[in-house]
Amino acid sequence: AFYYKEVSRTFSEYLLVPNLTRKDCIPSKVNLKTPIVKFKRDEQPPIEINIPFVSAIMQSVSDDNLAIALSKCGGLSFIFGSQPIEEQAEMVSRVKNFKAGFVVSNANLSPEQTLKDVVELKSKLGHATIAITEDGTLNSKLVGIVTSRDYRMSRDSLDRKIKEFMTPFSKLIVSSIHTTLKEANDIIWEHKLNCLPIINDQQQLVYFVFRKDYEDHKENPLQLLDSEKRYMVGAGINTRDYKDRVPALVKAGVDVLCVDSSDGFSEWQAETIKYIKEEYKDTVKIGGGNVVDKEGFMYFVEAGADFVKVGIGGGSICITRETKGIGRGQASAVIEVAQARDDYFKETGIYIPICSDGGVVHDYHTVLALAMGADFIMMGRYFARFDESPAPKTKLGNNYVKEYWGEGSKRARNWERYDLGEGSNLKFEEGVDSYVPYAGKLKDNIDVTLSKIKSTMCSCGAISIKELQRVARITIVSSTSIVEGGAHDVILKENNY
Ligand code: MZP
Repeated sequence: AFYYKEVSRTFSEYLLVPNLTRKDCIPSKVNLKTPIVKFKRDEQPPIEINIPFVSAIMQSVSDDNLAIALSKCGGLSFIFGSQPIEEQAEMVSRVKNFKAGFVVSNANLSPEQTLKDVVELKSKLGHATIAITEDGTLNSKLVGIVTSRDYRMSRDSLDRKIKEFMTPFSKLIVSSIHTTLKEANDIIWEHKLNCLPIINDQQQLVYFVFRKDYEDHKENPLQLLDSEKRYMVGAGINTRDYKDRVPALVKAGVDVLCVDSSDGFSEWQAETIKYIKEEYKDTVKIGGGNVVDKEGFMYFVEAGADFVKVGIGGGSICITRETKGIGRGQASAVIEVAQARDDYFKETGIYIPICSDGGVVHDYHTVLALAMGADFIMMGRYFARFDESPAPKTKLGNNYVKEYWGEGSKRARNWERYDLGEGSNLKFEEGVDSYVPYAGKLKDNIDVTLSKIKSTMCSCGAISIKELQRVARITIVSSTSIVEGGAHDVILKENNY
């Protein structure tokens, strides 16, 4: 057997030592943009994300709802693959076809004309949104919205007209000035509208504010269709049904794929990636994993992977290390694979991003992962806690929690992820079913995490991820100094944390 000289370490065993913080090194200047797929030296990466977070390929984490919320914040979700092909493709297509709600409003147009425009929009978009003013004419003071998706409250005077014009639409929402903030928020979330509710001092909805660029287009709102941006989304696949699954996902508009496996250093993965690259050349981007060393990384590079995912056994719901005795401390794995990526880049001029997957417990772990060389970070537990995750919310004692289960648990039954070529069932579990504390809205939490990351990066003297990787100074901490890092030798008051 080969024995590693170094201990296998994880993020909590390291700290960042601050560098000089220059005056120009302030959180608002920190740029977290990062590549997620292969590119050549001096070329623009074909896919970048604005924040280095992706959500895990898990039933309890990444559906279309979370994907839209995360993409809005600049990250990306990989829709879980442990579901029928058509259902996964449908989720991808819902993200891709989700259009920011926008206002069709022009002072010179009659409601009739506007509704005609909406019909035209509907034929182009598959759905449409219009704004109706209080007196039924159109001007800039909006009091409600109508979309083609569902029927909510109606204002009698408009209802008849709308129904007449909307016969081609299966459903309608009409929200009125009497809508409360909560109802407005429900409408926004339920119907995935990209707008903000504005309320008056009686807490009633006054109007919705739509896209920022609406003002530039209000004379001709149809123009917004040339400039419409689509949200990005990824999807997980397996090494069994990829010949059927990939065409469906590609047709649905997926931006990037990832072969999902707990231990990806296998001939099945190489075969899958090579097949996809032969079929689709470079039009389909695909990553693979998970690996924990240079050999695994190079195997994926040779297979043609666009990125490589790193980590075995570090996930919060993962018991692979206990059941199979395989894995590696997440920090050690990232450090070695990042070195292999850099060496390969130096030799060939080809940069293959790596993703650190699993094991993030504290926000600062994400900075450590980036400083150690990760280009982006996949998280499951972190996202499972939010409103937008598909997992049920429930009350445990006095606290709200969300359910969070591993893909290797009996509940998920994702045998393909753990498949070693022999069967179509899980012989033993590699993951648990659990609860995580409910944490509210994704955006609110991401904003806090990002401000911590930016602040840490400024302490390290870095305003980009690449700069952080260049200048970061990282130290191993002793177990006694970990104790020193928390509150200690004081009597904590209640509710301190
Ligand atoms: P975490 O963010 O919850 O710590 O880890 C999420 C990661 O754990 C996933 O991206 C995936 O790689 C891994 N995972 C998912 N299910 C299991 C399991 O059941 C698992 N063992 O290890």
